[in-house]
Amino acid sequence: MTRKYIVSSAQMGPIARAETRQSCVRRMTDMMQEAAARGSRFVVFPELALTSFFPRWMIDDPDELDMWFETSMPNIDTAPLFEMAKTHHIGFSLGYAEKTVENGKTRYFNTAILVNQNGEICGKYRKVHLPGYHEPQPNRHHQHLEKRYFEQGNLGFPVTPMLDTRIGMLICNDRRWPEGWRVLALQAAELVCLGYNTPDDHSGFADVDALADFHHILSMQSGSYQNSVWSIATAKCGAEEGSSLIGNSVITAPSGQVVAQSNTLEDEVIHAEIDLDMAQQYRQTFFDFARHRAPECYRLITERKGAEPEPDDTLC
Ligand code: CDT
Repeated sequence: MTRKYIVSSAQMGPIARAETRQSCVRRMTDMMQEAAARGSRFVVFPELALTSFFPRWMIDDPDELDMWFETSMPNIDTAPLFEMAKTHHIGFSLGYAEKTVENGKTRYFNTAILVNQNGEICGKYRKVHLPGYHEPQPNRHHQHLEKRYFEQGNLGFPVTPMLDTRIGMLICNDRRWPEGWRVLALQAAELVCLGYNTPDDHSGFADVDALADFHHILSMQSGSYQNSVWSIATAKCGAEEGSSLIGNSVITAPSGQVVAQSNTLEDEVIHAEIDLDMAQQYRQTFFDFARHRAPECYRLITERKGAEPEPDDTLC
């Protein structure tokens, strides 16, 4: 029996600082309805989809900071998404800022959840590769303070059985790091979903900024190809509170080919039919992990964090 079905990416245009969660959720349910009308069984929303990208601001007041976080999920604002999942029989993935208490300690994470076609949460991932800084950087027009506001995720890279497949999640900057993709693929993930907020006016290097779209698509194509997985990457994009965020939401096949791509910087649904069994062609040949991988040669990947020359490394 073939495992083919339609999936969607629901890209969001900018979210203003003053925009309410109810308004964001209304935008999302409109797109979910559109995705369902196109026959989709699953839709991916962006990273931090319920608010403006607040890590661009220095927020000193803890009460003000807490306003950007969700303390429960679903909650009164997001309930319509879960209702719609049930009524339209469509699963989704959603990114949001999570405030939680674990072992008596309050913790803050950049989180994504998987919700099945019955409107039940069945998977959760907390972002591991947090970009940016703890402290505001002098002389920078735009700040990026994810390391200040979030802890590194503590759930590893889980894979969730859902929709006749196994789904893994990554969040934004994670897509640039092959380690996360590979840990998902080693658990036999077949579909990876990812939301992102990626500025192209931000790095301090004009040459790097000019390549922001290219590096995003390069990461999705190489991640999908080298791990024989389908992927769905969804942007929050456009001019958001003075920051320019890239679009180019993409659905990518295990061949590395992009099969659907957004072409606006606004709310936009894209979709594609994915054949989950197509990955077998790659898993049985180039990327037959059990036949070709050499884990005994990869020790440094888990033992060493930064790049270091070996002690006897001499220049010649
Ligand atoms: N949200 C996020 O992870 N953004 C990063 C860019 C950060 S620029 C300091 C990304 O990888 O797109």
